[in-house]
Amino acid sequence: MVKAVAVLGGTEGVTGTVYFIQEGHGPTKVIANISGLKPGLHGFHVHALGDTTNGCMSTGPHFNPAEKEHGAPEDENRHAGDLGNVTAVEDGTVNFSIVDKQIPLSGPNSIIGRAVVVHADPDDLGKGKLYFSDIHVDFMFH
Ligand SMILES: [Cu+2]
Ligand SMILES: [Zn+2]
Repeated sequence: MVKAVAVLGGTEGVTGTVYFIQEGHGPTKVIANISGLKPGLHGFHVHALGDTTNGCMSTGPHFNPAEKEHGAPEDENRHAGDLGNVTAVEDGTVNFSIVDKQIPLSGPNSIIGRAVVVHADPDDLGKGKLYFSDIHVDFMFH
């Protein structure tokens, strides 16, 4: 079993942790506990680069080793890093989990060393305009 954690930091008082757990070559379970977000939907992605020195900007595009298009987690045609949205409830907290096959923790397409980004705005899952706000929060795996 491989486990990784991303500690969310950054701006706007948003904090949280995102755990990734993979058993053998099985799917990866993602468990996110976040607080300090505006209630509602927030785009949630793995970006290609673990460089968070310039916020979202330096983390590059969505992790996309198969060179596909942006989509929803359940779509066939999606970036590997497309994990959709997390929902913050009234008090600004998120308790989210997803199981996904495209974000392994080992091998050539490993997400270790990349960044997980929680966006200020919703991800429309590729059905219209995607916002890349620079108000957010992300962090490297370590
Ligand atoms: Cu993103
Ligand atoms: Zn994407």
